Amino acid sequence: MVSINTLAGWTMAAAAATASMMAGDSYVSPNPPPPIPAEDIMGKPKPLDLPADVAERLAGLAPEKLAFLKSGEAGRYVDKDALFERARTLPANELAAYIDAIYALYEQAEYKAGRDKLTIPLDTSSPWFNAWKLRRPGSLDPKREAGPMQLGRYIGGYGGGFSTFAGAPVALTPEDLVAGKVDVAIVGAPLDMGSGWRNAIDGPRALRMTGGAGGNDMYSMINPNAELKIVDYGDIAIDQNSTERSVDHVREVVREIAKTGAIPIVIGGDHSLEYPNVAAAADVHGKGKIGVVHFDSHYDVGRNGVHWITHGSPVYRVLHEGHVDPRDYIQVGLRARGPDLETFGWMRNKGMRYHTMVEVEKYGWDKVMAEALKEARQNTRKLWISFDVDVLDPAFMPGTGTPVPGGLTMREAQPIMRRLCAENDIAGIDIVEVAPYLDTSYKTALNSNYLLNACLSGIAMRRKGLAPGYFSPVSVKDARGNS
Ligand SMILES: [Mn+2]
Repeated sequence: MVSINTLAGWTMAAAAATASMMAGDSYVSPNPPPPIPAEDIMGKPKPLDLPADVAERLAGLAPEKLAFLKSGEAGRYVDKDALFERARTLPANELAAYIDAIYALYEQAEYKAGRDKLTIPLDTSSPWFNAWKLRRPGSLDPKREAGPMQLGRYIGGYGGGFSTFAGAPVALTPEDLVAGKVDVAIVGAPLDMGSGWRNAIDGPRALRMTGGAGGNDMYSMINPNAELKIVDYGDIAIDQNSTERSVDHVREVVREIAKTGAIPIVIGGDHSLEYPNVAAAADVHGKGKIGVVHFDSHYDVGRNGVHWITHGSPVYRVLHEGHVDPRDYIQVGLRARGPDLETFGWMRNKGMRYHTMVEVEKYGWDKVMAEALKEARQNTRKLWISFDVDVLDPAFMPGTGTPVPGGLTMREAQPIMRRLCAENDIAGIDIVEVAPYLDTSYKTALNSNYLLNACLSGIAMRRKGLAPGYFSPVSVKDARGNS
């Protein structure tokens, strides 16, 4: 085994986490992993040494341009060998124009006060400035008793009436949640400004229209609709021109659900939502008291973006603001092209744990799932599950904005969702990046609903005190005595 703890910049915790994963494995890598830079130099250019003949040709440059070349900043725009080649061969006037062009890019790429907008202005003269998120007071409606309202018209079957998440009754206010002693409030958040190929705006609508979320789970023979008080809490208002404005209101609504003691399940919408969701859970349960298990093909730790929150940066935002201790953050299913070596380094140095599809390829899903479940259980705090459906293979989830081949199967995703929900004190869940109309079939919505059902069943199993990994004895062969 490679002794990774000797590498500069890697913490002992990260090394121990890797060592525990690799325990029992006899594979010895011929090469140690490349060293990872310390955080304070991450993303910064490395100073460039100019060869003597190149330095001589550039000696006549203005001092700020020479300093720029030596700083290594030019490396963002031009390869150093190409730069040296031009310096050696171009006539002096062409060389000067070449350097000027690179320098001009550098000057224009960064923010400059006075030239660039520091803030995105809103029209404060609008009489509707806050109307999009203003709630209708109950006094405008006919008087009713607080509590969940059943929208099904019939007693049997699927109820008729109106489509709701998991066929559940609806609730509109926190008072409804309290009066109904609601266990789980499923709420839609149709926000999709950061979702690659868009359409996550229709995620909540599609999950309501498609079956699979409610009813009996054969694995546990538990019907969460019968065991838990579940409601559809409607959709959260979104300003469809601003993720930044929308996330504050999402945080308010998720917080109001969690405050009643109900578990919020947020149906997105894009993954920007993880930030207000987890922040809201931290508002209620305490900063640093929430662990996260994050399913995704992408790492979502975007650190140097221009926008304050996008679907590529919720993890960074959550950790940077201290809502979650990075050591309580567990990722499963990563396989997209990012992160680069520096970002992997940043994640490891913070103590984050991740289980890539590379790990699944090397050790098999059962072993990786067991490791992730163990890590989640060891975390004694409450758990948020953030489930980006693109963690699944596009064969199962074609309707998502940024699909990546080589992902989980439903047979892999369902048991880990059921078990996570059964084995942990769930603070909340989000299921995000469902973009149903990018899918020519209905399987993206169907599969998402079955994952929601696995979770609801898991929450019900925990309430009933069933053991981790429990399967109903009536659903397996050995219970019939003929195994
Ligand atoms: Mn994501």
